Parts: sequence; structure tokens; C-alpha cells
Amino acid sequence: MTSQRSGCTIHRAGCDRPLSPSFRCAAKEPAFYLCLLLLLFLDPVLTAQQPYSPSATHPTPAWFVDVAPQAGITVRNVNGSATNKRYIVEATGSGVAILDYDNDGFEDIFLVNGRELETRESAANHPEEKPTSHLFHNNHDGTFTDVTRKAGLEGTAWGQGACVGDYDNDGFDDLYVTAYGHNRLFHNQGDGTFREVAAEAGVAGSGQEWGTGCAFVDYDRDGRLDLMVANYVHFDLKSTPLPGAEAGCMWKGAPVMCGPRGLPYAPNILFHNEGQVGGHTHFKDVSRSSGIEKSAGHYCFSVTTLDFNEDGWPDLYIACDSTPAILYRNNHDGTFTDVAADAGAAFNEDGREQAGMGSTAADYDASGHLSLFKTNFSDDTPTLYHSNGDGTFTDETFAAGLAINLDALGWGCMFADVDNDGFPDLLVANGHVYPEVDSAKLGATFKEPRFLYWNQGNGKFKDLSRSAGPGLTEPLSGRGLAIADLWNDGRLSAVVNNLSDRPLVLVNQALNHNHWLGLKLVGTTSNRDAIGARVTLRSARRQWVDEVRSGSSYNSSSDLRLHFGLGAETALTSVEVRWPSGAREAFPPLPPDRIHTLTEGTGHRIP
Ligand SMILES: [Ca+2]
Ligand SMILES: [Ca+2]
Ligand SMILES: [Ca+2]
Ligand SMILES: [Ca+2]
Repeated sequence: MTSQRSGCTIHRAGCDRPLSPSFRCAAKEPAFYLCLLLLLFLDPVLTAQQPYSPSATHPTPAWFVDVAPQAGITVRNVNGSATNKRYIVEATGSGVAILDYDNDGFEDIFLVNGRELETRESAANHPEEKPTSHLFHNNHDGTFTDVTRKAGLEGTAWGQGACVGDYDNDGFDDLYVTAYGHNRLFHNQGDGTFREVAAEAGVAGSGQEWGTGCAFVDYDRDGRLDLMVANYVHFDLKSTPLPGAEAGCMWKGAPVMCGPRGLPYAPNILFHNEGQVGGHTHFKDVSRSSGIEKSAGHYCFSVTTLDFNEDGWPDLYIACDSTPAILYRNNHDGTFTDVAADAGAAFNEDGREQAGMGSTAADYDASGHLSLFKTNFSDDTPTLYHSNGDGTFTDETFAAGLAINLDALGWGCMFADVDNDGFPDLLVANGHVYPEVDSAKLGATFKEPRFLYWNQGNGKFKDLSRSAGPGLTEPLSGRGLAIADLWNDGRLSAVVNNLSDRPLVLVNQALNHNHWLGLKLVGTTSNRDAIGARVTLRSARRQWVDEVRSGSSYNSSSDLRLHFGLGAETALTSVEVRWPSGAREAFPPLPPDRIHTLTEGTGHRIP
């Protein structure tokens, strides 16, 4: 349900049908607000009981409870053996993608899955018994239904990561799944089903590069989403040595799986969307001509897109294992240059390379600039790269209070304002790669808790991991993590994919009275998902900035809608969107505590 007034669309959560003419508010302010009141009164989503509703009995600011069993999301993750990881492909685990594949206004959940190693027993299994990635439809009432088979998403190979983007601008979000083996592109056919089109679209890859993180992004601003794919190693099971076989296969004196050191590098891939060629969308591999391939000698995982130098052109940040991180600066001419070292985002403050796993970007300190956070290996800190606002970053990990929990090996990470106080907090999934750490007592545990670093609003974070609910404290070997407002009620939930274990759906049941604003952006000249759009909200006291992005975290893809915690603020003075096309538009101040749809071309053009 929507009401429109001079470029401002009020979105009724969970319903995209146009409002009947008698409800349409055309021009005048009083009618507009009456309309809003009617919407509030009539809105069954907002008036109905929230699933897993918050309660004042829980401690604030967060009390995370895992609702996955009640929600019906119980499928186990498979990545080779659950207990004996002989090859590194068994240890890195799987991402999560959040998308509203059926456009019913509620975000659905895609859990990437791996495979068993091919043994005589598993080869004898019927194909339909093999593990597959799973799509869960959001039933709006706190439950989900596994629609994998109905949606045609079986046979997702040994999946690694996933990203979401409407690459053909038909109004239905499509899904790319990276793999050990050929990558998959699932075209959303608009009827609840997908068709695998990677080979015909030219994005399947060679099958030898082990694909990890990915992101849809329109790097040349032609209105079509291109595709960035990070690669980990050039992996061949047959030529990979067994645990203990050589130096790269030992850790703290114990024989462990080999890699990534000692395994051959695999270059990253950039695919340019060429539009319709011969009746279907075709992508061209531009890894060489774009300069992406020049960054050799990295073991890359997650991709996070952001315009770090604020020139209106999207850049790409890639966390890489055991090697420096990459920051591909967009040169506006179809080429990129890795400027991570010069920008201060490649190493930690000691100039040391780290084992980058996941990454996330946000304006966590209301400076108006996007900073970066990266997870790393155990016996190391994560890294907070604070944006200096001039295209460079300063490592603020220690100053921000994040040089803690050194036993943990971090993976999925997202900035998310879990209590809507206006400052994005950090959620981190952890888990070791070596099951041997338990039996050989190597100073860590294979299963680890999740962390909540609560943003105090002064540039520092407070570790609330042990006092913010059982959803965080239960040890599991976490990997992918994605964030979404699953029931359009302003509460951000987290979905975590755990290695060789069951997933988590973490809901914050602590009560707060803070305000929030959700924004779904629709591009018209720009790509339809508006991926790359930058939004600035202002009130009399401060500003909020964020960008629409596809991939992030660890090989995962979160709710494409932007979410802003507003704290006590109820009166925004302006809402500004810089669309991926470069056009800037102002929208009238939007009322808080709901999700609005903003469509490109309906705001007031800013010269
Ligand atoms: Ca949906
Ligand atoms: Ca599409
Ligand atoms: Ca493009
Ligand atoms: Ca840029």
C-alpha cells in the first residue's frame, strides 16, 4: 500500500499494491498527514503483534534470542566432514543472502551450503539427497517455509558466498552464488522460481578458481549492475597436500589442513554487464582491461562496495586472508587501481598483513564518512579503519576498544544499529578453522560465541557479548552473517550460517523507544535496486549517511533496504539521495518508524 505526494512515497510495510484512489493524497499537507494516520490505523503489520516481540523484562540495549528452530530454519550446513577437516575447502564455510524474491514486502533468507567430499559412499547417494543451498520464504508471522525445490534452487554446487542484485532491471532480485567449482547465476523469473543462467550469461568462471565474496555494483554508472567476484585460491583437491605434509600444513606444532599459504593464488574477476545480447543478459569478463587482475598475490574473501573517496563512483574493498586487503579505487574510465596501502586500509597500524575474512562499512560516528571494519584470524585483533574524510583511513582498533577477544577467529561482521540509538553497533560471527584446536588444546576453541560491540556514540564500542542474550553466547563455528528487518518493525535481526551446524536467526527482544527509518530505493535511470546510492539524512542536530550495497560481511548479502536508527529524533529536516547515476535529489522530511520507498526522479533535483 502506498500513498504518493510530490515525490514522496509512503510505503506500507509488507504490501506493494497501490492505494485505492480515494486514499491517494495528491498535494495538500493536511490530506497527506491524514493519509498517514489512516495508514497507521489500517496497517495490519504495524498493529499486529510483532513476531518474537520485545519485552521490558530483558536487559537493554540488546537481548538476542535464536528463533531459528521456531521459525522452521533448521537445515544443517555441510562442508566436507564435520569433525575432520583435511582440506581447507571444508573449513571456510558459507554465506547468507537476504532478498525479497517474491516482492511481498518481506525479506526472505537464502542459506548457502557446501557439499560432502566425494567419497565412495557420497557418490552412491542419490543426487536429491546431496546437500543444497536453501531458500526460506518469510511467512510474515515469525515462521519461514523452505521453498528450495519449488523455487528451482536445488543443485547449488559447493557454494561459498552469495550476493543479490536485479541485474536485468526487471523488478525481481536475482541471486549469484560463488562456488568451489563453477559459480551460479539464478535469474528470478518473477513467478517464485529461478533459472540457472551462469554459463549463458558468461559468469560461471573457469571452475578452477574458488569463488568467495561477490557484489553486484554498477561501476561504470550505465544503469546496469556489473558483478565483482573475489577468489580465494586456485584449488585442486588432487594436488593439495594432506595435513602435516609441509610447513603450510602445521599450526602451533599440530598437523592441520594446508593453506592458504602454499596454495596457488587466484585472480579476482570483474564482469561488465553488456545488457541484452541475443535475447538474454550477457556479462563480459573485464578483469584484465579494468586492472582488477593486476592485484595478484592475494587470497581474497569478502567484497564490500563503498564510495570511500566520495567522488560519486563506487569503489571495492576486499578482505584477503594472510595477505594485504585490496581497495580498488574506481578511476571513472572503466579501470581500477588498488590504493589500499596508500589509503591506510591494507594492513594494521603496525604495517602487518592480517588474515582478513569479513568486512563491513558504515558511518559509525556520524562524521558523514563511511569507515571500514574487518575481521581477522585468532591471536589477532579485528581492524577498524576510521575514515578521515579525505579518502584515507586511520586504524582506530585500540582507541575504539576493539582490540579484545583475541582468541576468536572472526568471519561475518555487520554494522547494525541494533537498538536504534542512532549509532551503528557491530555484530560478529566467530569460529575456528581447525577442529584440532579443541583436542590439541591450542589456546582457542573450534566453536565460539558471537560478539556484540555496542557503539557508545563517542567513537568507542562496549563489548556486550556476554550480557546480551543466549543467541550470542552459545558456541558455534560461525561464518556468514547477514542483517535484515525481517518483519518490517524496525528491529534488525541477524542470520548466521554456522559451519557443519544449524543456522541462527538472532532477534533482539530488548525493548527500546528509539525511532528509526527504513528506505527502499528504486532506481529508474540508475540500476533498479539503486545499489551504490548514497543517502544523507539530516536533523537539526546531526546527520546520517549510508549507501545501498549488495555483498558485504563474510561472503554474504544483507537487506538491500537502508535502515537508520534515529534515537529520540522524530523530525528530520532533509533526506538527500545521490543516485548511482550521479543525480542528486532531495525528498521531503519523512515521518519515522516505517519503511518508505523513494523512486529516482520523484524527488527535487539538486543541481
Ligand atoms: Ca518475500
Ligand atoms: Ca531480475
Ligand atoms: Ca554497469
Ligand atoms: Ca569512489
